Amino acid sequence: MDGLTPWPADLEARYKAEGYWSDRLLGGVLRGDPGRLALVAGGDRLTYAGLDARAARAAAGFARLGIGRGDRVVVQLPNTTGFIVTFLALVRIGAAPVLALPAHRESEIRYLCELSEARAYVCADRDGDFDYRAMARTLPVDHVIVEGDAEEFTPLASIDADPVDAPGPVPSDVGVFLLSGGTTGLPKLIPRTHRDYVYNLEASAEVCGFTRDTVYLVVLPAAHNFALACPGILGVFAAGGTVVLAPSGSPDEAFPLIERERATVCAVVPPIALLWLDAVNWSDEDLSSLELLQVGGAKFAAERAAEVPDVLGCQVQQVFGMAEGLLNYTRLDDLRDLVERTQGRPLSPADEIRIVDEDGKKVVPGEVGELLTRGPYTLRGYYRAPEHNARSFTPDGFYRTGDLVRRLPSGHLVVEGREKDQINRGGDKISAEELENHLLAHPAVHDAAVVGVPDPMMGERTCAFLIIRDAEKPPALADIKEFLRTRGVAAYKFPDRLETADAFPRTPVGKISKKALAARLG
Ligand code: OOB
Repeated sequence: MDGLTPWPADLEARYKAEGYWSDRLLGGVLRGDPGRLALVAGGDRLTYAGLDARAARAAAGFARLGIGRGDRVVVQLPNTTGFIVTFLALVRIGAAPVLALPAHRESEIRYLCELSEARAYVCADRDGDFDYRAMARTLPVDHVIVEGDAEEFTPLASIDADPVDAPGPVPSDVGVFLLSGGTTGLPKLIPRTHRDYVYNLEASAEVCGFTRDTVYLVVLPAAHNFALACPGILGVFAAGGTVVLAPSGSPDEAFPLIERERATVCAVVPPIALLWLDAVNWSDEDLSSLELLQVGGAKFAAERAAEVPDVLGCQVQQVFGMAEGLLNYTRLDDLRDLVERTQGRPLSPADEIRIVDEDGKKVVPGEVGELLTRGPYTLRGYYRAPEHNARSFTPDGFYRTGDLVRRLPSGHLVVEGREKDQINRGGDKISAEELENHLLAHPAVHDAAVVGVPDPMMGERTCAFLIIRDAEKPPALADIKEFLRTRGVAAYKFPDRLETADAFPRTPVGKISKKALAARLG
């Protein structure tokens, strides 16, 4: 595959010799006893043997379409059996799923298909009012495969054939492409190799104490790294436990599933944790099976983390991770103070951490600086993005996270802020530049600058500052949202708030000062 940046030979040798990289493949992740329950989704209840058989038949079905090792397939499915089976099938034949979120729309999906030169696009029929099939009609792919009512396309259920022996991937192949939160005009793809992602999920499962008795409730999109592999769905499968899929984190949907399936673990973003802390007061469901609530994706306040054990009756774990690789977890046996006040410490002894100032020099221990990292499951380059890579990595291969952190003597990190031009809206990442480019296309807009506004529930919300061509006729927020909708932008990227400006404040080098703009907001 072109457009990839491999690990250098010395590190590859080290990661193998020290046992971080094995020959295990993502397709071999179903390690539970054949008769045990692997997956509960909607009305489906599949044992390990049953899920394995479904994945094997789907793998043969994809192979029959001519899809195989080295191909890319854009997958955009909600939390369904179809997602799990499709993922397992593709990784078995060595075709890499490009994992889009159900919320993505034409602007994101077309770009992903083009960038990855995807052979196929797998989607649901609808998401509320939105029809994925209508969008699919214009996409540059050979095959459109639909879960549900396929209309003229190939039904996902028909991707089914008698398994045959076919050559599969090797551990150094890309297993899956994850989406970056993005800081530039266009989203980036993160290649995760079989061996690095297998290590990611196995080491995570160990740190989080996952066993065959783990019952893991999925409320975040299954396509997100946190829910998929930290330890996530794949970590549960490797440990032999049970995955229960929920459509969302809404207490109405999640709480009855926790009670019915006796769920023991769940991974959430802070807004869901806050909702749950409140909702237990008026819900009747029995949540006593819950042992661990993982919270990550955005900063979870120490005060709220402290409430979790008393209010929800389970342990809390903070997770500071990124699709690019590095994962930090508070440990199950960490002192309470560390669990509440830090975002955890690196998963792997081989994770290298550097905290640097604006000149790239290491800060004094305990001081705040930008987090740089390198390790056995952190990417060395985005897919087909040489110019961006030159900026996002140091010459010796450290990934510049754009996160501002402080390190405690114990090695735990505290996230203190962010340097990257991104809004973290309750765990959903929005590239300011990407949104600004869409806004600049609006006929009434002369210039645009997007900043985050602190919000008690979401952490941040999105505010767009606009310089309007005709100050007499400023567009309303609703007009802007409708404009973005017609451009096919995912709704979570829509601004929550609009402000007009005559001019933007500038930094000494002439860049728009987002700090000064944010300071204008009351
Ligand atoms: C997770 O992954 P992404 O790729 O959606 O976002 C990564 C970014 C980080 O660079 C950081 O800016 C922010 O999200 N972040 C946090 C955080 N966890 C992620 N900021 C503060 N506190 C935290 N606990 O968000 C992700 C991937 C795997 C596991 C968990 C989260």
